[in-house]
Formats: sequence, C-alpha cells, structure tokens
Amino acid sequence: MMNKPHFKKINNIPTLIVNDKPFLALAGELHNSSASSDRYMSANVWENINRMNVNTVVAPVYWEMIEEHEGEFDFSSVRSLIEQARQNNKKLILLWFGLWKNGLSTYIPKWMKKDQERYPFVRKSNGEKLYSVTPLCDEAIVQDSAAFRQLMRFLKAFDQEDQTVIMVQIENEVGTLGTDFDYSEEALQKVSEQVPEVVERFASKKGNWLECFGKDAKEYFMAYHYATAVDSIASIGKEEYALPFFVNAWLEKYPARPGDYPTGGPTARMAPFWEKVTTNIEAFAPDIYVPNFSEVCEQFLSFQDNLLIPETRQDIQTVANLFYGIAKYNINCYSPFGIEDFFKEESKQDQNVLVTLAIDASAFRYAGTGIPLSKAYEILSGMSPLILKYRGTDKMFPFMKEKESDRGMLYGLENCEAKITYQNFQDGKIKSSGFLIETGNNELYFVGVNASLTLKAGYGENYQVGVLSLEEGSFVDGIWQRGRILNGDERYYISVDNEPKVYRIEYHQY
Ligand code: N0T
Repeated sequence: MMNKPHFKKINNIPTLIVNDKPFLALAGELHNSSASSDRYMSANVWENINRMNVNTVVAPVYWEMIEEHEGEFDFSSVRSLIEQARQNNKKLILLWFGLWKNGLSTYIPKWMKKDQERYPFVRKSNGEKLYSVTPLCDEAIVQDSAAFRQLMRFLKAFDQEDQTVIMVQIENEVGTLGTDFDYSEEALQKVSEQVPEVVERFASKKGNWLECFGKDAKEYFMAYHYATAVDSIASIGKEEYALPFFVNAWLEKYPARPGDYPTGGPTARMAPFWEKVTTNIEAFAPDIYVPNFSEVCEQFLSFQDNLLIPETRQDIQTVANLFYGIAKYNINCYSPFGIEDFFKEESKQDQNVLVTLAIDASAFRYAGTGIPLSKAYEILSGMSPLILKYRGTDKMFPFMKEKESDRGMLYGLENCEAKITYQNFQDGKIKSSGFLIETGNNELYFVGVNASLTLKAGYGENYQVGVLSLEEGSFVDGIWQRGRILNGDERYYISVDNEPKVYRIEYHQY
C-alpha cells in the first residue's frame, strides 16, 4: 500500500510526497466557474491547460453543487473532474469553496442562503448586512464540516489509490471584505470578554481583546473566529482522509485599512497568529499579486517552513518569480491564476473589479505570458527530480534582478567562480531570473531568462577556467537529453534571453 500524499523533510525542507515520490506542483488555477461543467472543461479548458505544461491543476469544489438539498450529497461533478484530470495526466489541488470565498458566502447552498435566522450574516457598522455568514455562527460551521466530511470520504474511496488529488485548500481567502468587523451584538459583546488561553499565550498578556491587542483587537478577534472555524472544519476532514490541508490569503496591500482586504484572514501580519491557534493546517499560503514577491515569501517563511503559492500573477514577471521561488524559497506549489486563458492575447479580466482594486493592474494581464510560462514549466517539470534533490543544499544558486541597480551575482563553485550578469529592465522582457545547480565533477546546469554566465578563476589564483562543453537540451524524468553542442559563434557568451532555457556546462582549470 502506498502512503497518502504527505509532506516529508528532504534536506530539511518539507517536500510533498505523492505516489511515494517527491513531487513539485507546477500548477495553474482555473477560473472560478470552469470546473462546474465537465462539458465546458472538455470544450474549452483541457486543451489550453495541456499547452501550458502544468503537472497540477488547482480547481474548486463547490458546496452549492454537492449539497443542493440539505443532507443529500452528489459527487458526480467532483468525480468527472478527477476522471478528466486522470485522462489528461494531471494532479489536482482542490479548493473547498464552502462557507467563505473571497470574504463572501456566495457558494453556500441555496437552502442556507435563504435561512438567515439560522445562518446570520456579518453586520457592518451601519447595521447593513454583508453577504457573508458570520464565523461566530457555530451551526454554519457544523454544516460546512458535515459537507466537507462527505467530500473527504468520497475522495478517500474514489482516489486514495491513484492519488490524483494531492492537497486540499480549506475555503478561499476568508475574512470580511467591506467591513473591518462583524458589528453584530454578539461580536460586540464577545470582543469585550477575556481572550481564550491560547490567545493569551500568543499575546503574552491577560485580559480582553482590547487589552491584549489594542487598536488591532477587532482584527485579532475576527482572525481567531475564522481560524478556529477553519481548523475545526479541517479536523473533521482529516478524520476521513488526512490529505495535506492549507489556507490561502488575500494579502494586505499597502497602504490599506482593515476592511479593504478580507480582514481576519491569514495575511502576512495575521498568519503567525493563525499558525498558533490552529492544529490541522499544513501551510498558510499567500496569493501573490503584489509586486514585492520576495518580501512576501520571506514573511511567510518566517513562521513556517513550507511555502505554497496557490494563486499568482498573470503578467510575464510570473516567469521570473517562478524560477526564483523554486530555487530561493523552496516552494512546493506555484500556480498562476486563470491558467486556461494564458494563450489569449488580452484578458477579459481587465474589466474585473479586482483590477481596479489592485495596486498593480499588470498582475492581471496575460499578454505574452503563455509561451514563456509553458516553456519554463516544461523545463522545470523534467528537471524537478534534480531540483528536489539539490534544493536545501549548498549546490543550488538562485538569482533574480529585483531592482534597476542590481547588476548580477557572484557565486563560488567548487573549482571556479560563477558570475551571473543581468540584463537591464526593458518593457516586454522578463526580469533576469534563474538558478545554477552544481552537480559535481565540474558539471553544472544553468537555467533561466535574460542573464549571462561567466566562469572564471578567483582573483590571485594561478590558473584559468575553460569551458569543456556547453550543451543545450532538456530533462526527461530528471535525465539530461542533449540537444545541440554549442561551440564557435554560439559559445561566445553563455547566455539566456527572453525564452527560458537550460544549459549543461562542463569546465576545467588550465
Ligand atoms: C482571487 C481571484 C479569484 C493586493 C481573483 C485575488 C480567486 C480569488 N483573488 O480573480 O477570485 O478565487 O482567490 C485577490 C487579488 C487581490 C488584488 C489586490 C492586491
């Protein structure tokens, strides 16, 4: 019997194990509604996804579809999604669109939407309702847990052997969007009460929410209620089938005030608190649309060691971030949003309200990204056995140009110095990014975009460094497949341009 998908440390880095082998999820997330129709998926989606060379599809499961009538479950939509994924040789990460999706409750079943006596909505400060069930409503959490239990039971029965489904995200970008707090009587009452013990320990203070958290009291209060709701849903799911679970976050943009982003969700600032008050969540995962990719990665790695990026940008910089995320931050999942549309010239998302909300509208622009991203995925998926073997060791050398003044990187290899030189920023070009892997015996691989590599002796050494051979090619299941041997005019520089590439290099001292 194979082990279930799980995380295991390799070179001290949590690594996803699927079908008993290390696995790197080179993924893409579907638009929200695609997976609700298998006919739509066959006609419009799978072909596009296959062109992208992803090995994993991030796809929603909708509560409103699986429990149309209270207590009656229908998993035919989930079953056909899994069957189609298998036919297309893809793994799946499922998103549980249950009680909360982008801070709202639009995916709860109709019978629940109509019963606001039993399932009350959050109140804004003016008394208006927000279309979002309050996390203080235990009965709603019980209902969500019951449906989630059925989902995990179904997955165990239908998929444990194949392991097409490798992880599950609980809810989607939870928090209150449009108000900073639930101004219901109940919440107003409870926020003035003593905080629970686990919160006391986190705050290292006793007292009520205001005494523990000052001006951030309302946000911590909401976070506590969302976190414990999500954690109890997760614990029920684990009882049935213990796949890795994660929770994603719509990040704060700066400057922002609570209410401008789903408030109470695991943003960079709040995720360490979520981490302390939950026990059934493997990772807190940022949806990175903001420009400061590295900073966000570092924030999320400051309190956990497992980084998943379940949603990210659509512009070409997503390719630069992909290489760097893999080599520098050891991410286990990378997943640009709207993966079925990457070969479309301009996106219909440009009319989306999110584009207006975003500080950086290009985050939602597909233009020109399809080809380089699919090329990068092709290289990285063939190469992933090598990546997973060398990451976390001192043989992996990442690079990315983050600002105009960054010129390059100098790394000391075993028997020479490797100097990486960046290209200048230019419109329509991917930022310089990539990595080297030194595999020993004076052999290395150079992967990336818009950078060049020089191998040379360190200052004061009494030898020089020569290139024995430079090969282009690709990896299949971690094994190098040589293409052209580059020499003469083609070896004048060792460089990659705007098209992602991988080279194998052998050198010597003379
Ligand atoms: C995403 C997607 C989908 C600070 C937007 C991104 C997905 C949801 N949210 O198309 O709806 O289901 O999780 C939020 C980006 C916020 C932009 C503000 C930048």
